[in-house]
Amino acid sequence: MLTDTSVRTVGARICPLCEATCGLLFELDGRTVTAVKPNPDDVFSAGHSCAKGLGLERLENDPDVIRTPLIRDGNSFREATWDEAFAEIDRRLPPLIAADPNSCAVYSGNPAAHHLDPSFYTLPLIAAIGTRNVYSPASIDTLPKNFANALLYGTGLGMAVPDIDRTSYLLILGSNPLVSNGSTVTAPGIGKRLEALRERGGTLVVVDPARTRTAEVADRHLAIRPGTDAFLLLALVSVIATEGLAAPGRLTEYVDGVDDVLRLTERFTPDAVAEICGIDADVIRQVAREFAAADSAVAHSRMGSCTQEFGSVANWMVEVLNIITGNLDRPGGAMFPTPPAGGPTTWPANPKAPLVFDRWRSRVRDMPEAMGEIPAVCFSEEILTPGPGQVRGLITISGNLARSLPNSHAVEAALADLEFMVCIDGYLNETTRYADVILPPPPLTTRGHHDLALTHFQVRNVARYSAPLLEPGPGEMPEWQILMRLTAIVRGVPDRPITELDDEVAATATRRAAKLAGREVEDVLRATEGRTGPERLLDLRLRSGPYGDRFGAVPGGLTLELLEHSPNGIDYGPLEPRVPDVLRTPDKRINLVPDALTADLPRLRAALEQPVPDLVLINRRQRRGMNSWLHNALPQPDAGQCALFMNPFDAAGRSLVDGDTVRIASKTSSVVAELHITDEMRQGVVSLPHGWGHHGHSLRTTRSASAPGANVNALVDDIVVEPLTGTPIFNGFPVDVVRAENVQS
Ligand SMILES: Nc1nc2c(c(=O)[nH]1)N[C@H]1C(S)=C(S)[C@@H](COP(=O)(O)OP(=O)(O)OC[C@H]3O[C@@H](n4cnc5c(=O)[nH]c(N)nc54)[C@H](O)[C@@H]3O)O[C@H]1N2
Ligand SMILES: Nc1nc2c(c(=O)[nH]1)N[C@H]1C(S)=C(S)[C@@H](COP(=O)(O)OP(=O)(O)OC[C@H]3O[C@@H](n4cnc5c(=O)[nH]c(N)nc54)[C@H](O)[C@@H]3O)O[C@H]1N2
Ligand code: SF4
Ligand SMILES: [Mo]
Repeated sequence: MLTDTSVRTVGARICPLCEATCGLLFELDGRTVTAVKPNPDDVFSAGHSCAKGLGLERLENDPDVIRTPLIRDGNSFREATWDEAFAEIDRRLPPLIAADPNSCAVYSGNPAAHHLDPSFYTLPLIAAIGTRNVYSPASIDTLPKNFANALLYGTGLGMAVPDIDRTSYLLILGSNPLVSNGSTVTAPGIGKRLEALRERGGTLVVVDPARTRTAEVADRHLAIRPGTDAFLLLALVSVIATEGLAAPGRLTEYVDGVDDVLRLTERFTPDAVAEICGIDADVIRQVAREFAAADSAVAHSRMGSCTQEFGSVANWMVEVLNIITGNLDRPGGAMFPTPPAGGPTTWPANPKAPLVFDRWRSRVRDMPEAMGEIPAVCFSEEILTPGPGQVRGLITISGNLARSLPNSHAVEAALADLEFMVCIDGYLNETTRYADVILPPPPLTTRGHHDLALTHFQVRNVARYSAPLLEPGPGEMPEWQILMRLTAIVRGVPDRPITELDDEVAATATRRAAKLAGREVEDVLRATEGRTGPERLLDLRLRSGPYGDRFGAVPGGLTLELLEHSPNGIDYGPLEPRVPDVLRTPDKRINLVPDALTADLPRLRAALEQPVPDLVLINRRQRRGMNSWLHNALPQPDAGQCALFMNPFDAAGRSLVDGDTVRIASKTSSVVAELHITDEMRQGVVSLPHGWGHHGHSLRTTRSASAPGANVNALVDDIVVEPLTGTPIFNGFPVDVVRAENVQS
């Protein structure tokens, strides 16, 4: 770490923005970040980066970023000291929790999954509160995939990822990695990896209602009707069944229900689904045959396949397709990474909770819990519906619920209705403006980084850690200490030294690590002596993990110290087969026909008979955005990027012309946007980007408020959801579009 802050220096850091986890170089002049560049020596990203990563320099220097705690003062905020802010929280939060722990909700947002501090210190806070009202973007993002994976492999995080560097045939459904840089597949420079696939004679097939950048470079683009991936996948499996192409290979030994799953696709032949999917039956047959015949093939599904009407069945069928063609757990197929800090796929199964689904239900709608959380679609009703257990207080950790959750009007009404709200966030935005206290995280340069979650999705086994480049400056508080301070308040010991609380957290982690590593607690304590905070917890995980030194028992094994001396990371090589060890199902087998999923098939059969809506809306991501933020720190290319994209036929049918201002109306609300006519969209489908709508009172986001864009989540319903998991239907819900006569959004 730098002590002399008057010098120019360069330090390696992993980008915390998206799942690609690129290695970057931060150039500093004293405490100021002067430039961010790609790190050519990073063992994984090898010089790859994008405009967002390089834009971290602007983020670090954004004058709108909150640097001091803020306390509500009438309709605005006043700057406060940390002590004042915590005193205010201590005055107002504990009485709420004492009355009913469930009355205090916690939302842990997307960036929390990318940072070490919240990854380690949010759970102790939730445990101290004792609330079941825990929310995160998982239930508006990946949940159908987690659900299907948990049923098949025994853990929601135990996902097999496409072995993109070795596959011969990659079938992508509902993902646009050339813009998003990939999701549940951590592959920095994914564009180059897709190019390499094609250069070695492989095939890329993209299933997407829009001709995205990724679809543009594909060998084949299937412009599917939104929400119908489950039908397409059932049909692909049905072809494999009827043409005798099933060949699970070495997996046969571990898989149950192959014949059953093939049989239940009988009704979903290519001819039966062609109309609902909007894809020619011959094309479906062709893709099924190619997939089965390829040396290695892998189907990979993400966002567009999850946040839709039949997301769980679609994601189940992706696994079935990979398994019955023998492509699970083999090079070039779908493989399980080995995360260096360990995780559910390396730890012993928890016999008490083999499936962390539906252990309790939400109060108002009786929605099943998933992985310790209540589906986020329940958020506003839990606040707005009176009765025992009603949510009255909220802590947000890096979340912008007012723009990320469906039905924003209800979400904002709920936020306004709360009795007390604390936000840990660096912006005064559409959500934090409702807070009573805002606590700002410190600059990136002061934080250590390791991706505990995303290493579960790496396409290569690598271990990397970025050490803090600077000590926290005056007035800056590490995020883990903010979380510990809140924990102390909730536990009724507001003045207890953080070091003592941290020792308690570490004591539990130490016992666990000792058990995993087969060592005595005393040996572990001795080996990690001198470390505190997230670094101590990370060291415990790494050393008891799959490559760990087991606290000295395996010389040369992985330790945090080793990573501190390897700023470009350590490469542990390509992914390796892990079945059956990786399975966490109670019988250590894969059941291809779980009841919880087959139960949804009647709904699919019924849908085959129903008329399809004229026009449905889907979402898109943008290269310079990160969900609802970064629009302020990074210059955005142009206002037109927030336009509604519509196919020329649909526009002509509505007498609309390019550049028109249109009103888009759904069941929940309406928004206004500029119209962009493009044949990138298939007929009957329009798209808007998500994360915009930077308007309303009290914002301190100068740049984004001057070009606010339309808020697509005003249009998304929070009531009609995918029934198995409660995931909202961001993609494929009916809308009407008309020329806006009177433009007052
Ligand atoms: N630049 C940038 N990068 C990001 C983000 C960002 O906001 N901006 N967000 C990050 C986050 S949090 C995530 S989760 C990932 C998501 O990353 P991805 O999973 O790649 O998701 P998207 O880029 O939203 O692409 C989803 C695609 O699904 C398509 N689609 C819509 N409906 C359907 C359908 O019914 N079927 C099929 N087959 N396709 C459909 C859409 O047209 C779209 O192209 O991206 C991450 N990376
Ligand atoms: N309609 C529609 N809605 C969607 C999606 C979609 O495709 N369509 N995508 C969904 C998906 S995949 C996701 S993941 C969610 C994301 O939704 P959220 O979980 O709400 O996350 P973001 O929108 O990324 O907002 C991040 C917030 O964290 C703050 N922040 C950034 N870095 C830090 C930090 O280090 N510490 C702290 N304390 N705060 C920080 C930012 O200022 C911002 O307020 O949105 C979902 N919503
Ligand atoms: S691709 Fe993702 S991880 Fe890489 S620099 Fe861009 S935002 Fe950061
Ligand atoms: Mo996400």
